[in-house]
Amino acid sequence: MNALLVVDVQNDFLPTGALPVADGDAVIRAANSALRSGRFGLTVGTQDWHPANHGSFASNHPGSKPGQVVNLDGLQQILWPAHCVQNTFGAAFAPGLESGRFQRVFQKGTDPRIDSYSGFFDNGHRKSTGLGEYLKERGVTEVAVLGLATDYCVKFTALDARQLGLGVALLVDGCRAVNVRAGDDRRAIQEMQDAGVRIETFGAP
Ligand code: VGL
Ligand code: ZN
Repeated sequence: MNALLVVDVQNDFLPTGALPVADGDAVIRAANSALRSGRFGLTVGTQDWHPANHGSFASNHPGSKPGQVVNLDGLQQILWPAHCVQNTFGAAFAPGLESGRFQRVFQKGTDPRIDSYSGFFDNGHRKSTGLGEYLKERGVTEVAVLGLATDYCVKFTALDARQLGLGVALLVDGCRAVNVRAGDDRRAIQEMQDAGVRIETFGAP
């Protein structure tokens, strides 16, 4: 059994959002064609889903700016502009994304004391979101991953899937990167490849 994981295709990661990803809206078409393709036995979406007081927001650290690194409950944390606040427009799925096709949606980043890039675990691997258990219960052995952003949530989702023993394909044409530093996209793809992630194109029209 295989599954499609559509990572964080949300308004705040579009070019007009609070944490803009260049060309991020390009992944909507790719996600829809994968969702419609009938090639996946299971389709799952993830949502970055932060409370307003989340510790990854620069605005919650007086005197700090996005891009700075702080210690958050023992972990190194890059500060971001406030984004994907629960139940706001920015946290909603991107317009046009056929999110009604998701069989399940997993939300992450809900604990203000720890960030969660991966759809499976928080950044300290302290708690599971339930995604790994959900896939295992359904006999999923292979996942294909696409979405936003290549160098953060997509990367950590793909790496955790590998750690859980799943076969993983990165559908690169369905991903875009934040690129805090130039080349982060290239390095993220290399890191995934080194972990045994197959780099594929879906071949969307
Ligand atoms: C993400 C930074 C902060 C992502 C989420 O979805 O890649 N990046 N929160
Ligand atoms: Zn976030």
